[in-house]
Order: sequence, then structure tokens, then C-alpha cells
Amino acid sequence: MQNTDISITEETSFPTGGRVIRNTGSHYVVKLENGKEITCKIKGNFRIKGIRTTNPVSVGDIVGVSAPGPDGVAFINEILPRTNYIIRRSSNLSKEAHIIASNVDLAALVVTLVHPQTATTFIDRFLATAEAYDVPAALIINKVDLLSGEEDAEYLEAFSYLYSSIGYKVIPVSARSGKGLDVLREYLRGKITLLSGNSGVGKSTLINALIPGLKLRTGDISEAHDTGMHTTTFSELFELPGENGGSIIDTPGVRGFGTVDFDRQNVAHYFPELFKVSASCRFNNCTHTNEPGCAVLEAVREQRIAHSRYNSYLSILEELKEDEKYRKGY
Ligand SMILES: Nc1nc2c(ncn2[C@@H]2O[C@H](COP(=O)(O)OP(=O)(O)OP(=O)(O)O)[C@@H](O)[C@H]2O)c(=O)[nH]1
Ligand SMILES: [Mg+2]
Ligand SMILES: [Zn+2]
Repeated sequence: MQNTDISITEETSFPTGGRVIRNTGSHYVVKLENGKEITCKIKGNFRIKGIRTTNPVSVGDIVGVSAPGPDGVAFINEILPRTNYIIRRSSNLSKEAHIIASNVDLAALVVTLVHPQTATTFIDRFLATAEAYDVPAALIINKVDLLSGEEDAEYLEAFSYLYSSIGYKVIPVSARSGKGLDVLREYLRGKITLLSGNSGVGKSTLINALIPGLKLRTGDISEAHDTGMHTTTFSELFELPGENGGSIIDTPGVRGFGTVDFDRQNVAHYFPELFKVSASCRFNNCTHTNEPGCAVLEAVREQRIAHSRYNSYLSILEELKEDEKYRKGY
């Protein structure tokens, strides 16, 4: 964990600005332009139009900061316009959304094929959200040291191919053995990267492996449920070593990835391979569920589009239908 003892000297002239690097729920830590860190609370009403969020300010935000009071705590009084952000709801019907991070160059989802196994619907919802919010996305497959034998190797190969053929960067690594970390380091260079994923996939362990000396708390996997223990409880941005190493945001593990503000007509746009094929559908308002002449259904039958991806598409459509019913009150 980074040093939280913050001393503000006369060198800092307020008001000033900086980037939010930690969000504990009760307060924020802002790294000021001069490199100093300051504890802040928020003043004022910051909201994204039309969306209720649990956190008006998120890690990655560039903010304006007023002078600290006698207790050393300053106030965030302005959020500069975000270049982008990644947002989720904890469950389908939950009304409140949570901004995971803002102003990032890359949204990387850490997934594992075993201990625990990440569900493809979860992966696809994350990727679709990144598409919807215009954030480049990548998959980091962690714990490849746990894979052995031909069958596992084939599974890894097939999984990687599924997503890389759609156009996503896929990087297999092991935070434990160090395998793939050089490739990952190179890919992250110069970028602000958000790390998201289920609890227990090794996000914090990976960051520890990338930043010598950092000792983020990591947790065991529950034997009973084969899931993580929700060890990380708040989001934090860390600088990666080396010149222009970039920075990386650790986040608490999430169970589900409820989409925010998706329009049923647009869901196919967020599945690039599906969208590409949909140009050949007979009807231009095709929902790709049961229409005659649907090119997407044909591609699924011919396995040019993976069943798992198509199922994820359907699951989001279904969720939006439920949502509409719920809002209409029946
Ligand atoms: N075998 C193996 N175990 C790993 C690897 N990376 C992490 N682990 C283990 O997985 C467990 C969970 O790791 P964490 O880093 O706490 O996972 P996390 O994603 O940060 O979890 P939350 O903070 O709960 O979201 C720990 O027991 C780690 O030692 C890896 O590459 N290989
Ligand atoms: Mg963690
Ligand atoms: Zn269609």
C-alpha cells in the first residue's frame, strides 16, 4: 500500500488539480500536479446525467482541489470532463451504477481458466461494456502455471483464439511463475490500465509481480466455492516502474457485470464479430433471435460465431427485456 502520511507544505499553492489515485468510499486520495498526495472529500453535486452512481468521483478522474482545512483534508470541487469511463451495475435490477475507473487507455480483464474459472458471459459483458463506452479492451489470462497436459494446452489455445480472432489482445501469464510478464509489461507501457475481474483471479498478485517492493494484500481461494475472498476493498492506481512504464489500477473483484444504459437495438454493435456479419441479415432491424434470413444465426450454426458469444448476446438482450418490464411495473 502506498504511503498515506501526507504533508502539504507551502510549496503547494491552492486551488490546484490532480488525479484521483485512491477511492476508499469515505475519502479520496489525489496526486497533485507537483507529485504530492492529498486526502480529499467531495463538495458539490457531481453526477453523470441520468445515471445514479454510487461513486460520483472515481479513480482516474482529473479533479480540481481546494486548499486543505486544519485537519489536512481538502475538497474536490471540480471534475474535468472524462475522456472515457467503465461503469457497471452489481446486478441486473440494481438501479445504482458504479464507475470502476475513468480516463483509461486500456480496460484489461483478468480471467482464469481454473481456480476460479471465469464465466464467458461475464467476460463478454465486460468486453461489450468496453465497446459501448469506447475503451480499448484486452484479456489477461492468469494462472497458466496451473494448466498442464495436452487437454489444458488445447483449451488455452482455443480460448485465446476465440478472443484474439475477434480482435482483442489476449495475454496469457502467470503471476506466480513470471511467465508472460515481459510481454504484459511491454503491452502496458505508457498506458493507464484498469484491471478488473472476479475475486481471486490474481489482480493484486499480478500488480505485486509488476511492481517490485509493492506488497498488496492478496487472498486465498475458498476451497468450498472455488472463488476469491474479496480481498481488495478499494480501487487504487499505481505507477509501473521504468521510464514511461504506465500505470495500473487495482480494483475490488466483482461477481457480475450488469450493463448500464444499453439500448436493445445497439447490443449487437458491442459484439464486433456479430455486428460485422449482421450487415448481411435480410432485415435491417433484425434482432438475430429468430428472423428468416438472419446472417448471424447462420454464422452461429456454421460456428463462424462462437456459441458462447452468441449466448452472451442473448443474455444481455434478455436482461434488457426484464429491465423494461421492471421499469414499466409489470
Ligand atoms: N497458481 C497461481 N496462483 C495465483 C496466481 N496469481 C495469483 N494466484 C493466487 O490466487 C489467489 C488470489 O489472488 P489475489 O491477487 O488476491 O486475487 P485478486 O484478483 O486480487 O482478488 P480480489 O482482491 O479478491 O478481487 C492468491 O492465493 C494468489 O496467490 C498465479 O499466477 N498462479
Ligand atoms: Mg485484489
Ligand atoms: Zn440477424
